[in-house]
Formats: sequence, C-alpha cells, structure tokens
Amino acid sequence: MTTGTLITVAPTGAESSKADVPALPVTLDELTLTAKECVALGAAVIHVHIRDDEARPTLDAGRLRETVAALREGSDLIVQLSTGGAVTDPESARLAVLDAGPDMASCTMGTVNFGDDVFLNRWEFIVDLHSRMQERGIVPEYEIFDLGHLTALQRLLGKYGLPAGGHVHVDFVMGVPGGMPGTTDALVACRQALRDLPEGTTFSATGVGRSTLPVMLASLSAGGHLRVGMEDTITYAKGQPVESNMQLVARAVSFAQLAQRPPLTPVEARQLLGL
Ligand code: KMH
Ligand code: ZN
Repeated sequence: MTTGTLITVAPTGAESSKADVPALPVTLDELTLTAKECVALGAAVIHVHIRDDEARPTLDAGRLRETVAALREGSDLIVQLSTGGAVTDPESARLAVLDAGPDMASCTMGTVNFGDDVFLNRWEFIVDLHSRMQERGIVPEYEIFDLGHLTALQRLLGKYGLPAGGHVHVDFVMGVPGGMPGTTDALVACRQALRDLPEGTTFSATGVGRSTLPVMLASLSAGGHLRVGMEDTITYAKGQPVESNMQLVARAVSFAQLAQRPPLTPVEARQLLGL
C-alpha cells in the first residue's frame, strides 16, 4: 500500500555554475541553511554534491566529512552523498566518498551518455560501490538513468545480495539528454520492471529540465516518491528561473498533499528505507 511521499532534495548537483545560477547553494553555510529550510517544508533526504572555494564541484574528503557533520547537526535529515560526482571525477575519488560516513549514497547502475559527455559506471565499479556500502552499513539509492539499469540492478542483487538494511530503493533520473525520456510512458515502463526486483522495492523519480512537472505528477500517481531540487531543475516555469530549492520543495509538498500522500518525516523515511 502506498503511504506518504518521501521527498528528497538535490540542491546543488555538479553541472550548473554559480555564475549562471546565483541561487545555487555552494558554500557550507548555504547548504546547511538550505537543508534546514527544506526539512522544515517536508524534505526527508538530502542528495549532496559539494563545491570548492571557487564553487567548482569537488570530492575533497575533508570537506565531505565536514559537510556530513554539519548537515547532521540539529536535524535528523537523511544525508545521502553523491558518488556520481561530476563526469570528470575518477573512480577512486568516487569510492572514497563513502569514507565520509553518510547515511546513504547514490549508486548509478550503468554508463549513460550525459549531454555531450559520458557518465561512466563500469560493472566492476558498481560492484565495488555496492559491496563497500554493504560492509559499512551505508544504504544505497540506486540511480536509474535508463530501463536497462534496472536489469543491471537485478543482476547485482542476485549475485551480491541485498543492500545494508535489506530494503531496495531506486531513483529514476529522467530526461537527461542520452538517457530515458522524462515521460509517463517511460516511468510506467520502469515501474513495471520493478516486478523483477525484491518485493517492496520503492522508487522515487526526478525529471530533468522541462520534464520536471510531468515526471513529478506521473510518479505521484504511480505510487512513487519525489526528488526535486536545483541539481535537476533551474527553471520554475517558462521564462521564470527557480528562486531557491525551497520553492521546488514547497511545490512538491503541495502536489503530494493534493495527492493525499503527505510528506514522510525523516523518522518515517528512515523506517521506509531500512536505516
Ligand atoms: N553529476 C552526474 C554526472 C549522482 O549524483 O550519483 C551524476 C549524478 C548522479 O549526479
Ligand atoms: Zn547527483
């Protein structure tokens, strides 16, 4: 039975520049303030990419540890670090993200064209990430950019076992140029494919750019959860730049309430995700 809605905020990402998108949270202060305000509105998980002093994407180990500690202070918001990083990040640095000890980390289930770039996720790398998360009790969110990534996940779980906590949660990242489209048809195809994954597998979805709204509505009506934020969406409506991550979370909360699936609290979200 579908209950409330898990809302994840992905506030920063690695692709937009602060110069182009001044509202993007890039400093630790900006990020922690964003986290506090988003959790007050109804977000339960934060998907984190960090930036260096020049606002460039970084996987600096010390900065990641400091970020996890700061986000945990005074809130039970679930901290999910990105192991995807930027397309230029080497595998070793992406694996080392786990050393910062987050509650959750992303694990992308295959290679995908990513605009003009390639987001490389070799099978051996995926196995390494999955196994290290199992050993450390870090709960993965499996990132699905294309339908075949779910087949890869079925293979991964079959060969290497369930993740820490025993619950499987996936996130459909839709509308990336090179990945699956951000359409209701594609979302339904992915949801159907969940039948081949362990019973109780949950999904959230995010639509990049102009697929934001169609994907949000499709996910809510299909029993899924939501990821929103400036990592994926920098235009609120035609000709209207996003003012803040809080604006996107507030919209997601209002849609979830309309669907009579109100936001899960962080405590409820922890129960759902096996944390
Ligand atoms: N920045 C993208 C190349 C993740 O966070 O795990 C990868 C990404 C996925 O954002
Ligand atoms: Zn990300």
